[in-house]
Amino acid sequence: MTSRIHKYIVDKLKGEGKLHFTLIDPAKSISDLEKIAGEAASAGTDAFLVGGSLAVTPEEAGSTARALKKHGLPVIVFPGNLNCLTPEADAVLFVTLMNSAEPYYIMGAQVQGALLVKRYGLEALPTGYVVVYGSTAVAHVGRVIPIPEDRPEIIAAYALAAEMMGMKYFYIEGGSGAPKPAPYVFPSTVKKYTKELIVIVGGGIREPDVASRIASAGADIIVTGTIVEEDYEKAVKIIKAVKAASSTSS
Ligand code: 1GP
Repeated sequence: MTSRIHKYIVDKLKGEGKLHFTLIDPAKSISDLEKIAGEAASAGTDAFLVGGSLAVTPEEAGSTARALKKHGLPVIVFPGNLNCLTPEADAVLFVTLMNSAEPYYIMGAQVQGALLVKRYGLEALPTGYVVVYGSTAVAHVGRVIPIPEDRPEIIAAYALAAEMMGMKYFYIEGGSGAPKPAPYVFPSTVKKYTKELIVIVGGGIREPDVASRIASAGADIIVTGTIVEEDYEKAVKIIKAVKAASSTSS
């Protein structure tokens, strides 16, 4: 399997310090996808994630990925489930929802999806995925056991387990549309305990200073989704704030 997208991410992190990914949900009607994607790309977002919602059809995932590819950035499926997989993308965050109580989200969907990922020629980016808050849609669907906000050593234990199992990425998820992002101390604690993991933080990030603080706390990659649908000018400011945090942290 190629590792073109992983190499792109690793090289960019080495060169720039922090990255920003823009999440597009193909099921939500984003009135001007072309314009929004173009603005995000020219503001410096480093890749597009596609997926997330309960109601994505494979056709929508495909047409969205195809449209996003025109901007010359990697397009990575961030699958809510198998319906988000499409051969039009470059790669897939091959996630295991580590703090689910439901085996399907830990290993069932992965087994069901593996042959499809191979047939589609998608590069798999092995990712330990932990959802922090219990009150979000992803937590409900994924039967999540939430992480207490005042117990950062628990998130560190998940991250260490992910690293020990050979994952390359560790995704700390507040939940799309969460009222607040995951606690700042979570990425910083994960970084303290692990050496190699690329730490992604997303969910509930709506302000540039918040994005910048999360990046400074140790996130390598910041993901925003909802804000790009609601206020793309703010989304552009967030991308710029992540880039500015790169220059101060490197
Ligand atoms: C990616 O779930 C996110 O982790 C996106 O969250 O929609 O809240 O930006 P938002």
